[in-house]
Amino acid sequence: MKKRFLSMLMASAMCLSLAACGGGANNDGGGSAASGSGTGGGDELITVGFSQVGAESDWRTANTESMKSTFSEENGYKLIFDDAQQKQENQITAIRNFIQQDVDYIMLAPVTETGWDTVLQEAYDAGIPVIIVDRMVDVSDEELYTSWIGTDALLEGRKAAEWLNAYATAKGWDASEINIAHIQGTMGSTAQIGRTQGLEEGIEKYGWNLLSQQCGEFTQAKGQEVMESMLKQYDNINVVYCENDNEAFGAIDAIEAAGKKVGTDIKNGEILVISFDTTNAGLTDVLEGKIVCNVECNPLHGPRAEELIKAMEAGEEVEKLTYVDEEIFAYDDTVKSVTATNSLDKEGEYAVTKLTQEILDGRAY
Ligand code: GZL
Ligand code: ZN
Repeated sequence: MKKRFLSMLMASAMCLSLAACGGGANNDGGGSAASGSGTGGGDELITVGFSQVGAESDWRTANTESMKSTFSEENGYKLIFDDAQQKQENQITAIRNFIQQDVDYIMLAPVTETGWDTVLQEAYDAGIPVIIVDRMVDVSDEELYTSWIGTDALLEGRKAAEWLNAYATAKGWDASEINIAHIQGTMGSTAQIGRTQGLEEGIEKYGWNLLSQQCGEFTQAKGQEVMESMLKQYDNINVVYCENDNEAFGAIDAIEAAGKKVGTDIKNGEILVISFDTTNAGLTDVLEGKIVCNVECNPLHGPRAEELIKAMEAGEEVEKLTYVDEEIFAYDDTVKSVTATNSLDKEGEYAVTKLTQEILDGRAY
């Protein structure tokens, strides 16, 4: 324990000193880095290693695009990008490569929450600050990462469950008539943990029937496969809770291929599809009434991550956690707003936006 404490003390002292002289273990102490980020401060690029989950969904593509366009050469960065194809061992290998290359900063979008202590300790001991983006890591020592930027998946799940309760109540449907098929995201990811908890709390609170719960891995193909098997097992599904848009696209294809209808009214045999991510394709389905409610999860982490790096380059303290605000979109205005509690146990009122074409056209992703 003592050894580790000492090495951490050393590393943090190093971190502080590095931050003071411009971050990054490979900084040669040149004036340019110390005078803030690569933009404007001379010609030295800030090297950032980014370990991305994969390319499993439209949301992930938008997230990658945001990071790549922010950490560009003209903005003063050399970005080393790695796509892990949703495998943690690939992310661990990428982080070790970044350490070998002595990058100034490491950014990690972790596929799942656990299993990061060892490799983050290696980055810490090398004096390389780590920024976690999107999903959270569950580590024994919070000092192993400098900062996290992401979205509140538990709040997202709670928003969706409260929307379903308000919608069913407004329609006069009894909770016992609600028969849910639940297609989960990558098991053990923050998004899956939070969105699943939000739904399960709703089932507990309102008495809905959970018919089936299976993992759709956040992909369209798996979402379709899982929906097909659920439709073979149950003929009374009237709500499908998809933990991201790509699962919803697959589920909708499976439902229509089975000769059933997605829509807004269980009383005329339609199946309500609830989803997350509010991607352009997902919101297009909302406009068409194929997805009845879509809870936003904002993928545009690039600018926020850059703000953190600029602050660290300037030797400033940075927030440990930065949550981004997110909206709720629905096909109609049956539900005007919902009340839900976030991950920091703070209750809030969240407006529900009836989606229009111009709102969709005006969105950044
Ligand atoms: C959410 C993010 C999830 C998206 C999916 O924060 O981690 O991963 O909801 C993506 O589309 O696969
Ligand atoms: Zn999210």
